[in-house]
Amino acid sequence: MAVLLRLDELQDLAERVLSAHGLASEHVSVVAETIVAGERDGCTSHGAYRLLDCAHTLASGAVNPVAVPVVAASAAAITRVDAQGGYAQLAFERGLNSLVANARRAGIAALAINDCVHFAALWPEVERLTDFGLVALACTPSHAWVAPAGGAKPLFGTNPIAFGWPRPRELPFVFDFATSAAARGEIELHRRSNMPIPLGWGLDARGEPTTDATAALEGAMLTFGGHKGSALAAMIELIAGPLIGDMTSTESLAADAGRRSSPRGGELILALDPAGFLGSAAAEHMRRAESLFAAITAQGARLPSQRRYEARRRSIAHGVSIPLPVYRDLQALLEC
Ligand code: NDP
Ligand code: PYC
Repeated sequence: MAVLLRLDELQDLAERVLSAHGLASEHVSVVAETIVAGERDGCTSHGAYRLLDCAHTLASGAVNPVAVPVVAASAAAITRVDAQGGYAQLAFERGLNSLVANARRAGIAALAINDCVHFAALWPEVERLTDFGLVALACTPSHAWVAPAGGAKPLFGTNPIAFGWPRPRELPFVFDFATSAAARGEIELHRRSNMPIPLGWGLDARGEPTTDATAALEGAMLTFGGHKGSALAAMIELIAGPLIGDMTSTESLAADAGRRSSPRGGELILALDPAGFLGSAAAEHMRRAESLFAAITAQGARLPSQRRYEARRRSIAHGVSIPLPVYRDLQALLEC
């Protein structure tokens, strides 16, 4: 059983839930947009369901609902935004123009967001940059839920990394994934539906492999690709943590103090301008890159984001289907 909503109806519902839980209006529209984008693109673990997490995080006091992000330059092509404990979405919006201008001027630029709460997918931010014709890379730590390869105790966050490449006549090439075998949100959705998780996603509290979602959430999640995902997760801890003066996932979980709220800390976003590297030859080389994508699809493989773009087309035409239990939980949030 599900409830069919048009995208504008979901945006309205999301805005009402967020406002009802005290989020200031400057944040409400951008936070709601990222949630609606997730649902629209079939990324259910970071779609409408995330409103439950937002309401909980707002109620717990773990996010500053009235934060006013402060933008500052720190080096020639580095923009820093102090999110002041607010959601990352508004901080990103406030730093975007400076990031783009720096990338155009220097060829490569960084946006370091500090002290933000990040609960969302990264591809919406990466796509904002590919819209400007820029190549983009984004990453953020989360809470210490994931064991390093070879260990059994939570240390890393689910630490997503996203990459975007603008394409002349196509939607951008974008991938965005957790460095854990699955996003925590995906395991939470399995728990909500009483479904087992695949082996390889998590360990129980005794360090044994488990297919029980609750046991994995209470034990330790596993990295994707063993030591390779583990190394990437460590890299993200470093470059979106200490490098930008912000928390690791262990520090974020400690700061959460058992509230089970969204992670708080930093996010690093890099923007690269092909024209900065290649000058007038940029268009020719961007066209040449197209042969790589053609060679992938020619052998029957799909590009990352293809499923998402297909879901987007369907959702724009027909709306989105919200499972009844989630819809009921969202309605209940409007009544408290
Ligand atoms: P998935 O494993 O669902 O997808 C990972 C990527 O791989 C996507 O770009 C996906 O494209 C692509 N992909 C999947 N299958 C194939 C295939 N067969 N061929 C080619 N490409 C493929 O992602 P995760 O579960 O790891 O993460 C989900 C979301 O959770 C991400 O958006 C991430 O940013 C978010 N997240 C956020 C965190 C935070 O702290 N803010 C923490 C952890 C995760 P497609 O979408 O088209 O399937
Ligand atoms: O799904 O792992 C996750 C996650 C963490 C923070 C936001 N999403």
